Amino acid sequence: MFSSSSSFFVVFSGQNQKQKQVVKCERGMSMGPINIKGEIERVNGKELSYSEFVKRYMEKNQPVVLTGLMDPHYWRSSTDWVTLQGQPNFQYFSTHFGASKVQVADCDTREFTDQKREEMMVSDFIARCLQLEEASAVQCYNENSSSNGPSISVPYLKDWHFVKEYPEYVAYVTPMFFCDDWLNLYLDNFRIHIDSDTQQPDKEICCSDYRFVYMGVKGSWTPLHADVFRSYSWSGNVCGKKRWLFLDPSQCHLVFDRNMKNCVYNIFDEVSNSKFPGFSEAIWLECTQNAGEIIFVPSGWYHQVHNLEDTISINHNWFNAYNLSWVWNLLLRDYNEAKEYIEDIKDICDDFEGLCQRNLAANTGMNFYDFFTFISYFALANLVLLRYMNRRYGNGTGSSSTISQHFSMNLGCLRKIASEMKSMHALEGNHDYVVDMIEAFEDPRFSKLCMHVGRTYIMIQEQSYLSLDFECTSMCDLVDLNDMKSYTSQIYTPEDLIKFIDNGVAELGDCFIEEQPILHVA
Ligand SMILES: O=C(O)CCC(=O)C(=O)O
Repeated sequence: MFSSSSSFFVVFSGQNQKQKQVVKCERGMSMGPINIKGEIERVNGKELSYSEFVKRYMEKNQPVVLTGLMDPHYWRSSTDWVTLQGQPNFQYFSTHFGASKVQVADCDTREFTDQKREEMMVSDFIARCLQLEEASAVQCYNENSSSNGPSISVPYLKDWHFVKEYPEYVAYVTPMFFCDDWLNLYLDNFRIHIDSDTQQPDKEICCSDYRFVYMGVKGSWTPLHADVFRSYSWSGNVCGKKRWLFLDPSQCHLVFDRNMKNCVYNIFDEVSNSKFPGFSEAIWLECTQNAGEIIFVPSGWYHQVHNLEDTISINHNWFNAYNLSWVWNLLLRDYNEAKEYIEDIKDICDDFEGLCQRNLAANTGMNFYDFFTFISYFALANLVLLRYMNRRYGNGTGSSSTISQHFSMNLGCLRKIASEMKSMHALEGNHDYVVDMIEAFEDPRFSKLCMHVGRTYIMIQEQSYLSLDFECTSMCDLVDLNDMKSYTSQIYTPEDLIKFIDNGVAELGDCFIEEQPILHVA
């Protein structure tokens, strides 16, 4: 149903196992060649166990296309949102969600490092798509009669917080591989960053989670980027087709300028060799993703995406024990950059560190305090759950022990990050900041977080026999509060957090040494 005037013509020529690709676009831009080494691995998700997914992709930080995971039984969107011809059902969107306000990118207009965006109602976005389709048909006619009509920019609906906006409408069920998602579990209960200066009710939804719907016509696209917080992401095509180009993180310096400040915007543009001297050396992986396929995008992989057909996709960003170090490393790098940027006003600034942290939050989406609160809450939640499992199942074997190992591994990862924060002297010198574990305990949002984390791991390990038991559990059942209060305390620094974790685990009788295999995080 959708069509646009900027489709791609692709010519391949093999060259020593690598392919040199020349791409031209209809609007007359000539595009430079890029080296494509190969394709992303494709695997049937139904034949993959969770632990295989962890070992082969999450731990190794490798991309994969997963088939067979978008069963229409769990993915209402794949029937409701798609016509019998396999195209986006515009009418359905206008009727049911037409009044929603969404962000729409103009794919033809660059604004800084991204495309220019505009807020509009879904019904207006749909009207634009239909207008484009009509214009495209007219243009086709005119091309035959060799006259050109006005060109219309290509709209792309992005980052629609659909789940948050329509919690009752279950459009899809997140595949199990992507459920160990600390980012969205946390955001379902807390805000990552609260800026009292700029807090507005309108911003509630836009900062509320990282679960999105994307809807774009053929020819719409997303410029080269790495994901927010250097999180993992997954993207499932409800309908349509996308072409992805990927760059391994070890090559990312090649798409930056000499100062490592500016990144190439469109890898198919003529990229200036003097501005981006490494670009022509970059070796890309590609993939064409069909309807019903899900792509796993690992941390720090730069990627550019083109909709080859009118496409609707679901997209989540997330992180957990396997990639939390990416988040911390990004924060540290961005913090150093923020600091360097205002170094010359340091002497005249009353609260230089505070300003660096405010700028970090504004640019990156969170600062050291937000991150430290986040890891402290997750440490507490994992400790509570580990104690619960120990009390309930002892040193059991089988699934209950696998779940306990997962909690232990999480604690090992959190401890490791806290040690890195400590060695970087992060949060040092601020005596006002405190994470109060007792307050957290008494906060109903925290007990919800614990229940969700517990239920998630039980589901991941397919321990359905535990889940009923767990469903009925309140915070008081989960943990003996008096018992916990005996060692909970106020956490001021990463060192306090390390001690807190060590004490909590020591009480369980485990020997909590970093080298222990159970605590190993890749
Ligand atoms: O599907 C797209 O256009 C872009 C998805 C993507 O790259 C992302 O969310 O990081």
